[in-house]
Amino acid sequence: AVPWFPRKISDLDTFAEKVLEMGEELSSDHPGAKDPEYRRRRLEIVQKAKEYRTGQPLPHIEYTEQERETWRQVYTRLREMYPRYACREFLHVFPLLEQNCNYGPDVIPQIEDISRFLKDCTGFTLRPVMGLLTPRDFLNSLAFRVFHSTQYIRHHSDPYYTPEPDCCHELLGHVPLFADPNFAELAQEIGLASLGASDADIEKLATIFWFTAEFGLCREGADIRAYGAGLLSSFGELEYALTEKPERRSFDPSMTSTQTYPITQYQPIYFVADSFRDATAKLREFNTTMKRPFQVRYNPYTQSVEVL
Ligand code: H2B
Ligand code: FE
Repeated sequence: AVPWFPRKISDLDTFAEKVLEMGEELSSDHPGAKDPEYRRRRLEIVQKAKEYRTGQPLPHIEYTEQERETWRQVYTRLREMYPRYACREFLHVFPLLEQNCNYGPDVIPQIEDISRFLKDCTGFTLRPVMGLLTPRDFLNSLAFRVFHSTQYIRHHSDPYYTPEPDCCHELLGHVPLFADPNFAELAQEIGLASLGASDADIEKLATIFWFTAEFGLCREGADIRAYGAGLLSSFGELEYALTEKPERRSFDPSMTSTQTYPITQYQPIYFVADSFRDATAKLREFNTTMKRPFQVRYNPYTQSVEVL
């Protein structure tokens, strides 16, 4: 039987209360686990994500002084590294986010402003989420050009560490690339392939997502730059990834999709794309090798998936 998948954009509402881990509860090794005030605050923010439904205004969060201080530290440290390490598409978009979406060291941008901006650029929109979704649900939403974004921030005791996605990771790491048309197409292509896919194929697509959107590198002439969000939101790994220490291989979906990887330490292997267009073309070809008894097409006019 074909696994259930969302057919229209409002079907994504069914994911809202279905979060894998660290939704309302924190794992014991989370730096905020023993801070009752942090937990209370996080619960307040994720409650809004739990209640959000398609078509409503995105939750506005009034961030505290302490939260903004954490953001300021992360933002300042990463912002100065980007010119040397980030890919050209990221560097093109970042100043536009500063001009249009209040990106800067002093305030944490609101996802409502960002979502409106992304929609203008590529049709991508954001929706709030309580925490980690299953890989299937998370990837399925990309078929609709929807990205799930957390709104809470990491614990102030350790501004440069988070065991889970937080607003620094989403807004600094992921958001800029979703404004790039070619990256948006790559992300949606992964999403479309995930609709109704077998569990084995979901695992392959999640691995491809990991080595592209999270930890991808790309060639720029003789240079190599970062475009993965896990790199662009971590100053330590961003620098490491471009040293001689890790291994770098060319992005090739059939190899990349079966590569194992650690999740709690720096990556020993990175995959390098020639360009987003080239990666998308390779992914399309790879997708034809997946067995799924139907094809899908996204209809942007009705924001729904047509099954062919
Ligand atoms: N859920 C959320 N909320 N954000 C993510 O970045 C995310 C996720 N990544 N679920 C997914 C899993 C990713 O690691 C892949 C597809 O497994
Ligand atoms: Fe991520």
